[in-house]
Amino acid sequence: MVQVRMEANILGANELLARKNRAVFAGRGMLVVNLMSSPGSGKTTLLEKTIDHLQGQITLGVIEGDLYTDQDARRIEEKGVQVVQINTEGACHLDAGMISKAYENLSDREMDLLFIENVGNLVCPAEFDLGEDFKAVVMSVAEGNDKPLKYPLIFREAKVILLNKMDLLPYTDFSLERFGHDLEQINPTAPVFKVSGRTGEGMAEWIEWLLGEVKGKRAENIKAF
Ligand SMILES: Nc1nc2c(ncn2[C@@H]2O[C@H](COP(=O)(O)OP(=O)(O)OP(=O)(O)O)[C@@H](O)[C@H]2O)c(=O)[nH]1
Ligand SMILES: [Mg+2]
Repeated sequence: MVQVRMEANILGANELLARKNRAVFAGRGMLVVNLMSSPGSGKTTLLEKTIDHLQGQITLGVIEGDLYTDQDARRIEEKGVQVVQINTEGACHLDAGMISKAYENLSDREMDLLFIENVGNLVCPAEFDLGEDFKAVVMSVAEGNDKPLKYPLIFREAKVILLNKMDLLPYTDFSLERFGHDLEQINPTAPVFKVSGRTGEGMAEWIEWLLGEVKGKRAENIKAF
């Protein structure tokens, strides 16, 4: 009983901070994307490729969440994009308080698009609102077909799904048909982009969709003032 109440309190406190974050981000007209997946699905690789496409077109920032290391943040820094690393020291997800502190530490807090790479985990991150505009879920074809039905919350919460490592499809038993069928039951409206961080397949379509979201956010902000 006590444990359940504590969890409710943690989530309640997080909710308040997430609301504050959302208000700050909205006031600046920037789109904030919470990128989630299991470990190794390709979040950082897809971020690197996304940055390659977007640099020069819009301004970007990245908050990297990891248990211990700063390896992913260094990969982003090499691209010349401002980045702040959060180390959760064992916690399996990011929360809104961590994001607020990390955001304050970005060198330039005005940008068009802020990416948050969450800790690699298909369970805990889905439960924590960070104040983002939407959650994007990456899944790779190497993970097997059972993931959407086994971890429905994260797939239900996603506004968009990136099915990564399409270059490996011929070497797996992954069924695109079954994936589509399972998603139909959990989240029939989310667009699915079939991509490869290795070959660049599908990236143009993903970038076009993402830029549409950035523009939509900007237009919303202009209307509000
Ligand atoms: N073949 C293939 N390998 C990929 C692709 N995308 C990523 N990888 C590889 O998959 C491994 C993990 O990629 P990352 O981008 O680090 O994955 P991640 O989701 O950021 O991992 P964590 O941050 O540890 O959760 C690396 O060895 C990548 O080179 C892809 O589309 N195809
Ligand atoms: Mg990563």
